[in-house]
Amino acid sequence: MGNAANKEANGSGTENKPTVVFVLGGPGSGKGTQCANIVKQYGYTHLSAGDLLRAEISSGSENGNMIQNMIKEGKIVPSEVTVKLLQKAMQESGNDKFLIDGFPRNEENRAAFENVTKIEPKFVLFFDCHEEEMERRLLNRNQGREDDNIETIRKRFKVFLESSLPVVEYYEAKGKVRKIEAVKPVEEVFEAVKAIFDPEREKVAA
Ligand code: UP5
Ligand code: MG
Repeated sequence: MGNAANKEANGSGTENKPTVVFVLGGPGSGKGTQCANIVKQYGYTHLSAGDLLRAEISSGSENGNMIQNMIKEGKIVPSEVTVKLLQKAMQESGNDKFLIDGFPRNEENRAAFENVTKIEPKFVLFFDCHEEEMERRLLNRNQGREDDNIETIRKRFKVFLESSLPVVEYYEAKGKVRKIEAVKPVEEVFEAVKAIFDPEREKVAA
């Protein structure tokens, strides 16, 4: 079936699809911090895949134990679980603009999200930060996260390099990556973020 016909048949034309920006970067690169700033200024809904998974653990769901063990080991939870949580959160939000933070983390995540939602990200915000700085930030966070210990942090870094960076490279090849130098104070990083979002907003308004 041709693309136009396909759109007609399943009603999934781009006109009613939500806008999605993927927010990627290593553990502790500042994804959550900057998403909070973006939400205040640009009217997006922030969906952190990690936060959704942690909420799933707290809720005592049947997947809770499995998710908890995977997070403790820095491993990537099966796409089926994460995509369902993201989809549900998108549906319940009432918004049509989303920052999806910390997802997709591997090729399987990316393909599953695309297959299920038929959504392609508008662009990918990528926070570039070296490990020494990320490690310092995570060890100083003190929010009781079970994965903020040096053993798990090392595993998270390894998974990021092996599985998540290839996703960034995939989008880089499509010209969709907006890279931000993240080794700067929060306010300075946000200035760089605004320089990405302001022109995008003008494009929509035009
Ligand atoms: N901070 C932030 N910006 C700073 C700056 N510019 N200068 C100085 N300090 C700065 O920031 C981390 C800390 O640094 C904070 O204390 C902050 O104040 C300070 P934060 O904004 O929280 O960074 P973030 O990139 O969000 O770090 P986070 O630890 O959340 O990243 P991860 O990607 O590791 O965590 P996430 O929650 O996304 O995932 C956790 C685990 O869940 C994964 O390891 C995995 O096991 C599982 N998961 C999946 O399986 N699938 C998914 O799709 C998502 C998660
Ligand atoms: Mg986070």
